[in-house]
This record gives sequence, structure tokens and C-alpha cells, in this order.
Amino acid sequence: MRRAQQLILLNGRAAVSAGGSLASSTPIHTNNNWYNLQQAATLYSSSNRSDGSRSHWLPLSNSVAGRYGGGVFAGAVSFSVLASDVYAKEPLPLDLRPKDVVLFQYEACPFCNKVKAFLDYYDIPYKVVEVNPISKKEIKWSEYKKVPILTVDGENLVDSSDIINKMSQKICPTHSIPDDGTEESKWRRWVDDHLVHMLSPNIYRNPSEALESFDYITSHGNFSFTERVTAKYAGAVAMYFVSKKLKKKYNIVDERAALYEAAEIWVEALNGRNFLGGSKPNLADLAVFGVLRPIRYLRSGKDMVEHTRIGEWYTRMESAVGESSRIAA
Ligand SMILES: N[C@@H](CCC(=O)N[C@@H](CS)C(=O)NCC(=O)O)C(=O)O
Repeated sequence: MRRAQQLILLNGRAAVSAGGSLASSTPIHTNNNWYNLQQAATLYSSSNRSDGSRSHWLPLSNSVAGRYGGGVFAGAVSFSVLASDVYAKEPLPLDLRPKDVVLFQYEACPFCNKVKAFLDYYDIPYKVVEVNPISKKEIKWSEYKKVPILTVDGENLVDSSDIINKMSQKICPTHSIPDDGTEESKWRRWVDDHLVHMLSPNIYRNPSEALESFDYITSHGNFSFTERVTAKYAGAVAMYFVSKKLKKKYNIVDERAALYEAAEIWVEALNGRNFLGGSKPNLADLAVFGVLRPIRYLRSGKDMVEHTRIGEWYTRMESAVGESSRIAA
């Protein structure tokens, strides 16, 4: 049997040429489609980084295996959080609620999950349009070609941190502005500049974890049948190699150790408080929770909770953020 996949890495970009039945079954690698998929599987935080460098990707949370982000694991939360420890979310007064909110997303994208954590916590109803990472036809109308994009009563907002800043100003005009030197803004920046870079090297660190991640991504994303089958294997192989490059780029020697260290740094930042925001989550809590949610129930996320002290805070956040406020499109 001919080799199913041949992977070529060029300047940090992965290209997959497929042979044999894979080649005949899918055109994914024959044009820009493969490149689009790899982009989709790659987390970019360039807009948050002064050097324009990009970070990489992550897959869905198991919480998304449930209905919408809260789902399946809500059950686990109810077991692990005592009744007296239930943390309430913060619904807005009705007059402050935007009327029509639509999130263009990839279900597994950490930046999209960051925005969802915010919307869920504030109980802002939103519709979701799952973007096909290969064709991106759902966002053809937009000049900005990444996700998340949030449309709010006709206004288009882009970039997760900017979206959250703008939404937060809309719902609470007295809330501090970004980069104002507060503890909250410092940790929000840490999420975009540091924490997200830990994700790809971990979720693609070996063939079995890369496959686990792509299984997740392809089974929850907007893919055609052919794309799903192809992307699962070709994507896993490609991202396995890309993750090695990312390790080098971000000077990560041991990716698991780096993830555990980040988790411990966050626990230290809490300094004994339930949340960085004190008795209630603030935007930094929501950002850390949002980007970790897609990996929480993958091997890397389970290891992180098992080997660090982040689990208790994470469980409190699950309880505080609660059920998703997503509504049918
Ligand atoms: N800084 C942006 C990064 C957004 C981003 O890189 N999103 C990824 C998905 S996780 C993306 O759309 N990549 C380009 C692509 O899929 O083509 C943010 O915080 O929203």
C-alpha cells in the first residue's frame, strides 16, 4: 500500500501531500484548503503580540461534547462542588443585554472559548455559526479571516480580547479599560502571550495525543464527511510536527512541565483567593478558564489537573460560569 501521507514542513508551515486512497478520496491537499485547515488548527495570537509572532492551536473541550460548552461535565461539577460552594454567574439587567449576538467560531478554538466563557458567565444569549476551517465560507462576508468574530446588534467585533473589552464596556461602562496596569489586565495579557503557547505543544506532543486532539476537532467542527476523515489523520500528523517547531520557537524544553508550571503560576497568582477577582471571577479568570476549557478533558488537561493545584479553581469556574447561554441559531 502506498504511503498514506507525506508531510513536508516549510518555514514552519505544514503541508500534507496524501497518496493512495487518501489522495483519491479527497482534494484537501491540492489547493489552499490544506493550508486553511492548518491555519485553523493553529492558534494565532499575533494581534496580541508586539513581535507579530503567532501561537498555536488547540481543540475542543469535552465540555463541548456536552450540549454547548457546559454540557456533559455539568454532571461532574455537581458531584465535585458542594452545594454550599456553588458560585453564581452574573446575569445582566435586561436593558443592558444586547439583543442579537452571533459568534462565528471554531468549537475547539481557545480564543472563541474565551469569548464564550464571558458570554456564558454574563448570561448573554448568543447564536453560534460554526465556521468551516477549510472553506471559511461562513465568514466570506468579513475582511477579517480569523475567528472569533462576534456580531452584536449589527456591529462586527473581532479579536477575543478586544471583543471582551468592548462587550465589557457595553455591559459595565465603569469597568477598567485594558492595559491599565491592574492585576486583571496583567493576567489577561499573560493568557494571550504565554498560556496559549503551551497548548499546541501539549495537545500534539505525541502521535496518540495528536490523534486524540484531531478526533475531537474533526468530530465537533464544521467539516464535510471527506474533510473529516482526511483532516483527522493528515491534521494529526502535520500538527505533531508543527508542535515540535513551536516548542523550539517558544523555548519549551518539556511541554508538560511547562503546562504544569503555567498552571502553578496561575494558582500562585490566586494567592488563596477563590478567584483572581476575589469572591467572583474577573476577566482574567474567564480568560484562563476559556482557553483551558478546550483541553481540559484531553490527556493534557487531565494530566494538568492531576499534577497541579489548578483543579479546585477550575471546578469553581465551571460552577460559576454554569450552563451555556447559547441559543438556537
Ligand atoms: N488574537 C486573535 C487570534 C484568533 C486566532 O488566531 N484564531 C484562529 C483560530 S483558533 C484562527 O482563526 N486562525 C486562522 C485560520 O483559521 O485561518 C484572538 O484573540 O481572537
